[in-house]
Amino acid sequence: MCTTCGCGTSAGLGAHGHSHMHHHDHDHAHGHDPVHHHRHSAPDAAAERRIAVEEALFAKNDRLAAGNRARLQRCGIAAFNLVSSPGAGKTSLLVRTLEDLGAAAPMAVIEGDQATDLDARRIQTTGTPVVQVNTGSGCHLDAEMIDGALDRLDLGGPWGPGVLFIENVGNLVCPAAFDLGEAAKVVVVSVTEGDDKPLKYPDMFAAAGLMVVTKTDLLAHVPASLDRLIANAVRVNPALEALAVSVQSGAGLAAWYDWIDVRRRGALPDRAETRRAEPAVHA
Ligand SMILES: Nc1nc2c(ncn2[C@@H]2O[C@H](COP(=O)(O)OP(=O)(O)OP(=O)(O)O)[C@@H](O)[C@H]2O)c(=O)[nH]1
Ligand SMILES: [Mg+2]
Repeated sequence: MCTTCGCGTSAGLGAHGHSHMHHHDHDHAHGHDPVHHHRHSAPDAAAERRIAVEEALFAKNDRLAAGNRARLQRCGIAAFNLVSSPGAGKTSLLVRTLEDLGAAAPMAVIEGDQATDLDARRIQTTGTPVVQVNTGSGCHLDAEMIDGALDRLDLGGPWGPGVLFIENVGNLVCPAAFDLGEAAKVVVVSVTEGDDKPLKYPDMFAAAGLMVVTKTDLLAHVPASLDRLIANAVRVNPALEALAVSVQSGAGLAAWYDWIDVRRRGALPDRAETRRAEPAVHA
């Protein structure tokens, strides 16, 4: 995760998104050599200071994420944090989803990328409100960035209450460590990546509530097995739900839309009121 890859959190980023934190100061504790496991000597003062800074940054992120979550709940917005390796198909899935569901429910998107607004432009073609966040050298979105993006979206405006999709930076490692205040992380994995990915990148699959397997139209052309992919993911996270879709053919999308709709209805403010009232009734 980021504390070891050194990409930094927003607190470590300058005005232009460049990290002023430590840069890739790997100290060979990452199991590169399967036989000779290196052992650290006792942490020096600098390392202890770094650990303290990292703990403070994560504590700050969690605090801001809790604020985002409360704000979204108040507005009746179900927020989903889409995470995947680069090119798995997040934007394609979102564009198709917004085209198919945009009229049925108010929706908005926060687009996270290191550079460019290419994905935001693709979302814009659907007429959906979208805010671009560029992370510069950072490889993940954090709660502070989402707090700022929510300010730029008109939460009480014509599109809420409804659904907010957050497309994270393409990266199957670091975004797992950052709560943004979402209702659920949705890990998107394409069949072209191979069915071993949940085992190799377990943190992301452990953090997700739903796995969407994409590009199933290509299954005939790649050695990956859909059953093995799902079995590997469930081994890492027994509570993980799984869906298989092809944006190309439309196969499986109805189940994805149902998954969204159940959570959208659950987030509506009147339901939220009911939930909040419950503890008082039983007290
Ligand atoms: N065959 C096939 N191709 C797909 C499908 N979904 C996406 N693609 C293709 O996969 C490529 C990457 O898709 P994107 O939607 O840009 O992926 P992404 O996850 O948003 O990429 P980043 O934002 O860069 O991480 C594009 O060429 C898409 O056309 C699918 O269901 N089937
Ligand atoms: Mg994208």
